[in-house]
Amino acid sequence: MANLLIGDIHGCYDEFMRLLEKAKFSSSDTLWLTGDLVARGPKSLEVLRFVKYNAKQIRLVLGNHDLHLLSIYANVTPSKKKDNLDDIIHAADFDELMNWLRKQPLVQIDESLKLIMTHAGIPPQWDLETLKKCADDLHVMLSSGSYLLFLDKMYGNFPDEWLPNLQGLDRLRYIANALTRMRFCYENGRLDFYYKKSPEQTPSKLKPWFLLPSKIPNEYSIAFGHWAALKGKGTPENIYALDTGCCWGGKLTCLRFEDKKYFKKKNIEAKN
Ligand SMILES: [Mn+2]
Repeated sequence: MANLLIGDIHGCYDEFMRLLEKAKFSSSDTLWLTGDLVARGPKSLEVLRFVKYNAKQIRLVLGNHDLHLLSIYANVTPSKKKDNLDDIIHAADFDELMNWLRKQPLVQIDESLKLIMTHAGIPPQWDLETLKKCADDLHVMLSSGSYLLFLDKMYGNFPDEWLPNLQGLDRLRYIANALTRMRFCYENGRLDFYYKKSPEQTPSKLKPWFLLPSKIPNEYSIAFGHWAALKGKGTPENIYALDTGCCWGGKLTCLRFEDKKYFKKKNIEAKN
């Protein structure tokens, strides 16, 4: 009955399967996946099909690469070679997979475990109610027949500041950026989308989102992915950075929430 939390899989299906074996994943366990199931790695199609087939045992959130795939599906943006998504785009079940993917949530909250998961994090200005409302509003839009309206206007870095009176597509774009792309913030909470490396390699005026004062009660643990350069380090005790860059030659990380034990699987093609 364990809760196994796994970082960004990015098409690393073989490592994912071996990690499940290593963590002794069984039919009574729940898998939490931080999103970015697809892109970069070699077997995105296999990952998507596995997650869709086993959905009853999986708590998933969407990542920026999952949204990017949806925007390719919607013909909003072209597929680039480095995305490595051709197998999905040419799959017989492309429509079915995309109509399932777009209906997945942006946040997972478990009140008994006191555990929250999003792909990138939680912007400092948001309390729990705002997080739920914002994630749900974007989820409702993506699940609806009007999802193309959002995908068509999804790209862009503005607005980069949260204001409670943001509306319409600007508000949804902020929500998508905050939940799936955020890494660093300015002291006032404004989001930065330029720096992607570790905090040590970044100007000190920018702070990782998780080091700014938060309105989320301390009793909650927060799990996120997205930021491979952290290598799982540097977060407060109850915040878990789970993307350890498997698709870049790093590792795929699994945290068993009950005893906080880590399981890791190296990228199979990495030399050391
Ligand atoms: Mn990401």
